[in-house]
Amino acid sequence: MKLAVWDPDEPFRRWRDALAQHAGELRLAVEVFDAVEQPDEQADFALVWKPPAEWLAGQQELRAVFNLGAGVDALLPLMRAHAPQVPLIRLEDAGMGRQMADYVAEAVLHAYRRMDDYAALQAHGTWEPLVLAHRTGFGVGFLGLGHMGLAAARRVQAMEFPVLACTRSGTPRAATAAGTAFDGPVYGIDRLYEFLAHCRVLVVLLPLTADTHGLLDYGALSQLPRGAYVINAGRGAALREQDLLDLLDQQHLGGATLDVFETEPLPPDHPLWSHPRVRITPHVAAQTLVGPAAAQIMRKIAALERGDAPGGIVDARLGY
Ligand code: NDP
Ligand code: OXD
Repeated sequence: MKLAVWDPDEPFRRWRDALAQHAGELRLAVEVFDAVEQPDEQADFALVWKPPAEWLAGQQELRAVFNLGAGVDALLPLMRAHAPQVPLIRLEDAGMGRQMADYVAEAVLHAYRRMDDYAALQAHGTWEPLVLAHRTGFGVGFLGLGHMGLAAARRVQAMEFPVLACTRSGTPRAATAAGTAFDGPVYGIDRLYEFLAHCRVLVVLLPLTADTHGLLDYGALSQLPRGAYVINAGRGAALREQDLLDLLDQQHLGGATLDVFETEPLPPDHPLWSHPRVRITPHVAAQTLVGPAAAQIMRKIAALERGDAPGGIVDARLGY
């Protein structure tokens, strides 16, 4: 069977070696080729991160496409246009959950311990102890409780903050699928405003879909309690940046840690860069790890070979 890898961000040999290692364990005869270098070869399975449309359109024998990341918002329109019958399969955690938990835990503690306020005091050489909120009343809300949200929520829960969540289905589906409990209230998206009113910190770990695009606008963000903190590591376009800036400037919101943006890279003159209550990282909260990703993909190919449906098949109708 032939696997094509299209990933201009990673040296091809790293994918080839990792896939070969896991193919051996599964006793599959696998040939891996570099789709960037050999665009005319036909593959059975494509493993891609943001491939060009013409390459995907030229692949006539695909049995499945594996997205080399969790979010499929960039790939799904290409699949709809050029390979509508081919299943699209995304990564499920594959080592990203722990990274996301680190990222969110740091930002929650940053907010809870009022580090932006201390930075402002330091800038004026002011020695002034500030009041610390009671932990039991410091609710951390997860908008999106999938593989990323659940990993981060578990960590925050282990840090003894109360957690709550809001999902499309109104259930902790990822926790149920993993056979674990989510120890907090879960709201359906129809109760978004009620959920937001309980979040001292809002952690956004949503996929970008038709339903989530612009979901966190002025009206929604103003439901957060005064002084609330926003962390967005899902997709930038779920949150209206100008509305966030307005609410920060009106001091309704206390600060934000942002990893994802409406436009990436964030344009050099964007006001978010210089806002004193905003921390920015360049879409690095959880990065694809070649080893665990290759192992997971080979397990899924083995499942397809057996005639089973692997996890992570994208529902094109829902967009994630
Ligand atoms: P999952 O598909 O596992 O989980 C998605 C979650 O979002 C589910 O809880 C789902 O609800 C919920 N959801 C979907 N649509 C809505 C909606 N309209 N309203 C409310 N909730 C909704 O995805 P992952 O957790 O693996 O990843 C989430 C996103 O994080 C990715 O799509 C990607 O965009 C982003 N990401 C960012 C990274 C970074 O480095 N910044 C790294 C990895 C991922 P339900 O449970 O009911 O289905
Ligand atoms: C992903 C990402 O979706 O890196 O995996 O954002």
